[in-house]
Amino acid sequence: MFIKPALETDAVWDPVRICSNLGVWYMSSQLRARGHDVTYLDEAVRDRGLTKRTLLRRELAGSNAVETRLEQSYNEFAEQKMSDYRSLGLSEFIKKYSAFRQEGKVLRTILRTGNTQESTLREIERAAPEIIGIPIVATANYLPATELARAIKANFPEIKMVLGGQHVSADPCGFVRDNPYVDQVVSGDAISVIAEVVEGRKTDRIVYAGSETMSAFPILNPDIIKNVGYPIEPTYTYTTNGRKSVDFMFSKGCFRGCSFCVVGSRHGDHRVTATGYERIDQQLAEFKRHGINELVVQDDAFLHDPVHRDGHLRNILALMKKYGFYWQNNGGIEFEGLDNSVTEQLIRYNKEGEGKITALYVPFNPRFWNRAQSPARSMSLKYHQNLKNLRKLRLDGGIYVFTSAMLGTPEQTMEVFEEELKTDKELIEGGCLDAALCLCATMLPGTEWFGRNGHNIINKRDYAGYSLFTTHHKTDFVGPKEIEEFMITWTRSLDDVQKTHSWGTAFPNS
Ligand code: B12
Ligand code: SF4
Repeated sequence: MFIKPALETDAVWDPVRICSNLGVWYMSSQLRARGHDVTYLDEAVRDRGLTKRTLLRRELAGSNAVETRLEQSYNEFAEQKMSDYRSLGLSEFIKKYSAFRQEGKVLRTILRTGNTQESTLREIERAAPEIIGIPIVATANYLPATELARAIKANFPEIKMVLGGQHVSADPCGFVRDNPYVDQVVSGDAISVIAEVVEGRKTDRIVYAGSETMSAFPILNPDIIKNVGYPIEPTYTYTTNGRKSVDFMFSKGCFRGCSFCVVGSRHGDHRVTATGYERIDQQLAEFKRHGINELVVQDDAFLHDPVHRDGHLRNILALMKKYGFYWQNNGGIEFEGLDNSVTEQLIRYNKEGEGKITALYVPFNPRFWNRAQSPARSMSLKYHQNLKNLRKLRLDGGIYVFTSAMLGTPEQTMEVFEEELKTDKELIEGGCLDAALCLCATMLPGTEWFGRNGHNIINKRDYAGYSLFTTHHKTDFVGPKEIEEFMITWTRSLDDVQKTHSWGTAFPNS
């Protein structure tokens, strides 16, 4: 049994975004194909989990954490927050809602979404699995995942407990030291070792799996996630207008080396590996057979090899067209890559046959060469032609095009922040973008940023702070409250020119 735990997010800053987990889905598919009886639970959605919401106050001072259950309902809290967002002055809002409003403490109102631990334990008792696997996809999920794992071990000591995912891979030794009740962890791509772990042929406490190529990944079996409880309308990405959708990656890895990203920070491994086209064809046919009509593409490097006559982009577009898929890109199509040839191919997709591209996420991320400048401004100047292409995608392609800015990067000064905001506003007004969302620069374990700027994190145990929507750090130029002010200033300044939704911000205006 794989269990994605209930979600714990900052009720002020974080939108609640849930979706199936590709890594777990791949592993479940592989194990089922080998004849194992596999269950996939997502405790944030099982049994109408999304409607089960409780608030708690988490107070952190050094290593001392205190949690208090709050009686207020989430709806009341959210209504009050949005009313304050619209009516209070900036400093008043921050004074009331900042996570850093008390010296020496981190104070967060946490929203817990999903089933109670007791309910999860009852479900485990009923299903009586021999092995449980829990993913820690992101550091922000650390507390609910480890608290659940600890409770399972205390109640069912005979069940083997295996953990993995990006957070575990970043520091497996530290993880088992802090979580001694765990039987095994896998660092890296467990797809190559999960069968051996489950079948008891690999028994090391820490199994080092490394980074696998896509050829090691099986065909995803849609039956596995069919009755998990995921809503048709996605909570984490652009609407699918009622179409049944799934997340998908044609490739994994990235050729760039961005220092804020786990993938970019992998020294010596900037490979992009793609699934073979025959396998993709089989996969898409399988999705269609299960009534899936839209793909949410999550590739890190969707645009690698876009221009050749038989390049990757051409091939995957042709395959998606063959089955008439609607699709959107949520992983990101980097602005630098949006040249004329790419743009033409994308627009052509929307002009011919069944299936359309509905939304494209085009980040202007800081790279090595422009990290002390406004990424949106410096890239708009350097790749001026691509601005026209953004406009074309919207106007000729009918595609919803959005970006996100990263606020509070180590090099960002107040002036650079203002320039970024001004540029994105101009891009919206000029018809290049539908919306510019904002994310907070976060120092994620496993990244270069964590190595260089980890000392600027206010409290490393502030796990909810590792989301990309919450602030957890200061920089040489600004304090944590000023970064929170950036987030509010950003959304408020753009409220007049863009529509925002709860999948992209905790302060939606529609
Ligand atoms: C796609 C993606 C998403 C999608 C998820 C889509 C999906 N359906 O799964 C969305 C947009 C929803 C998303 C959300 C977030 N993401 Co994200 N995401 C990615 C991305 C690009 C790919 C992940 C992926 O699917 N890889 C392919 C699968 C096959 O690999 P995998 O997930 O790593 O799983 C393998 C291993 O990790 C391991 N494994 C995983 N789980 C388990 C469990 C067990 C028991 C075992 C043994 C092994 C194991 O084996 C798997 C198979 O080989 C990665 C970057 C990257 N390339 O890794 C970032 C990444 C994982 N995301 C990141 C973050 C921060 C987030 C968010 C917290 C952002 C936010 N909201 O603030 C949320 C967290 C969501 C949540 N609550 O869990 C960070 C995590 C770093 C960190 N230490 O926190 C990453 C690394 C990107 C980065 N910035 O560097 N994400
Ligand atoms: S942020 Fe995007 S472009 Fe940069 S290394 Fe990571 S996946 Fe690649």
